[in-house]
Amino acid sequence: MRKFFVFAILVSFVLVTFCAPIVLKASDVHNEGYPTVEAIKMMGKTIELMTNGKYKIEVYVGGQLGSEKEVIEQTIMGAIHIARVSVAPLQPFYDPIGVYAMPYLFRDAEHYWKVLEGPVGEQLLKDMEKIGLIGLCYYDAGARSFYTKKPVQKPEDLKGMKIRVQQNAIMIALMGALGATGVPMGPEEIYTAIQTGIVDGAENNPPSYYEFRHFEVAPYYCLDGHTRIPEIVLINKAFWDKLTAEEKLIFKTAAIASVQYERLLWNQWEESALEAVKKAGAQVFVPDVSAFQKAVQSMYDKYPQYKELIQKIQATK
Ligand code: BDP
Repeated sequence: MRKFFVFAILVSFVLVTFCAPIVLKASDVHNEGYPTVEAIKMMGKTIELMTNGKYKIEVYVGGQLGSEKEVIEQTIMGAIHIARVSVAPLQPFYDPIGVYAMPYLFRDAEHYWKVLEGPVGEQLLKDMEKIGLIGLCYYDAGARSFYTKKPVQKPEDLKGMKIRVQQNAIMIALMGALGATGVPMGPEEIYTAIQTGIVDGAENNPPSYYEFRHFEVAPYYCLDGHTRIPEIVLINKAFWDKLTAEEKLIFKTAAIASVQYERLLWNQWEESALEAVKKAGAQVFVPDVSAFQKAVQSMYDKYPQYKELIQKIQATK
């Protein structure tokens, strides 16, 4: 009888060890409830279900695992398995993806999604392999606009201002083209930087402006929509290469399903975030966008390396 018990315990130990899920670390700078976070969690649940619990995705929110630049580095090295980041901080790692930071590149949201899901978007996702990553999918991040301590209503108002930007050379140049100074830093530093006057403002989409509570320190929001920089979901390539063909399909399918979910949440958040910041006292201004477009036109001569990609993007119907 005793032998039987020892045997049973050993068997269950082996079973538990065998069935213990492989835990994958995923990172996002946003918090619970934000569209990208909820979408990654949904992707994780789908993967867990479809692999019968073999993989479990743990999402570390609020930038717990570091700034996006650090998270990209760690995902390349394999210390983090999955990174949900903006494509902007990928530019120092792979310059062609910097094209997404070109101002007024997309005609509208529909054009943006046509490009992301068309040959240009697919190729740039695939190119992530060159830096040790697999690009699983893009998420919506809407359009970015300026928010500042003093009102900005036309491009000239930005002259001399220090504006926080993502870690991306094109964004710094874009601020320069507007007569402002681009100051790169991680999103976690922005609130205090604005509050203490290190910068005069920043730029982001309405959901981030609201979620990071930046409207409290920079209450003037000018909806110029200068860029549409997508979010991206990346996975470490060495890990990916070890997956079976079936598992790869499951991961990819789960990612694609999560895109639909993120976009649904995104649309709700875009609207509700603007309402919420207005309610909280932010002044939302709709400027003459063509003045901003004109002011940044020189950016297109400054980056000849993107010419071909830009032509393809513009030709996308
Ligand atoms: C938000 C993106 C987030 C970026 C942040 C930023 O969702 O990934 O880190 O902007 O400006 O829109 O740093």
